[in-house]
Amino acid sequence: MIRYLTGGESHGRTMTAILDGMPSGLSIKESTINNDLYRRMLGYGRGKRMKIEADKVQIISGLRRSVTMGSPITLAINNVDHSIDRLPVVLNARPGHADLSGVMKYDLKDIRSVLERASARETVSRVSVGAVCKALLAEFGIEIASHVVAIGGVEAQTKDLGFDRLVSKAERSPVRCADSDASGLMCAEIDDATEEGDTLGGVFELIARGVPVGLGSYTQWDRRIEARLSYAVMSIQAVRGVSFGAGFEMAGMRGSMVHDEIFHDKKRGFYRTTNNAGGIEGGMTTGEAIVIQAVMKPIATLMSPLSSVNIRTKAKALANVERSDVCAVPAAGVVGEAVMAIELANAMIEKFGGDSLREMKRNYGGYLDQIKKI
Ligand code: EPS
Repeated sequence: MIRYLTGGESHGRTMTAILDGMPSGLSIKESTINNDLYRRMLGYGRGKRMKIEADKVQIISGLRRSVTMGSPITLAINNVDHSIDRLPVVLNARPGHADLSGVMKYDLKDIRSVLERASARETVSRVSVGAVCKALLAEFGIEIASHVVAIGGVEAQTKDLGFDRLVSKAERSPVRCADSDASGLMCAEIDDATEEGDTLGGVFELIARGVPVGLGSYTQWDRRIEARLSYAVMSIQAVRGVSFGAGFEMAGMRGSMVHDEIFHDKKRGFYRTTNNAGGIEGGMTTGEAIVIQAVMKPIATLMSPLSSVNIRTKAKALANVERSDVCAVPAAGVVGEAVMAIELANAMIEKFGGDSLREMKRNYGGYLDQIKKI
């Protein structure tokens, strides 16, 4: 089993993570992790913090000559802005943020002590853990990508694009959207919200291809792969809903239109021509691509603040205003890739054994031979 914890405050010295349970024999390069950290920083609508930070990982433990040994991997990313002790006290709680419930729960007098840890800056740690997990998945031909399908009211049309075109177009768009017309409109929407001191949410899609059939299980509720993936994606700051494949559209469709018919030929084995299930049936992967959509609410820090209350005086006040993003949906997609990679790596280790990469590959090969004979 993979386990991991993150530590670090948004303006503390270092963002950290300890990843336990990775098999031995996997090559990891800091540059691979840095590439995903860089992608997380991009996106039209991000705030000024991203211009200050460098977000480069240091691998503190778990590798010898760039190869895992089976021991815990410690990852650290230093914050350039580590002004936590000099930052002013915050008293006016932001609606939509952890501010108010956080000070009440932890008996704190300064909202700063809540927001420093509640901040989505924490996702730096998760993206670095996810990049290590992606390297493991790549050994088995599993690839993960994300793209933005909606920002504000603007929706992208990407249904006819295959995986490779989706990825190459999304990576070139300032909002990581594969529909170039929608991409332009999303940027305009972000400009508009910026001018009005407002913020925007949206929807991102995660796709994993090359996943073998049979990860997860129907035999127990907490082993269902869609449950584990949902938990992971819902744990991303500001994510408010998750769906798989045709998702909420299924509510208005008949069974005959939803379920993916099954075919077989000698070369391909069992296959489908549609993927409304999003690659999962009965708590298990089907072998088709896993497709998840997640909705992110608008960022809670508004430059034109909403009404609130001063937690010390209890007087009516405007919510705290400080440096933030207008829209972080493109970055959230990169974070989504990371948490999806962590869950899939975990499911692979569970099924194929997690002590060494060699053992995993042997077991994986044996399983592929076995299912070919069915
Ligand atoms: C973030 C860093 C933060 C915010 C953002 C995400 O930096 P700062 O607070 O110094 O501007 O830009 O966090 C939030 C939107 C939030 O609500 O906490 C990052 O690295 O992703």
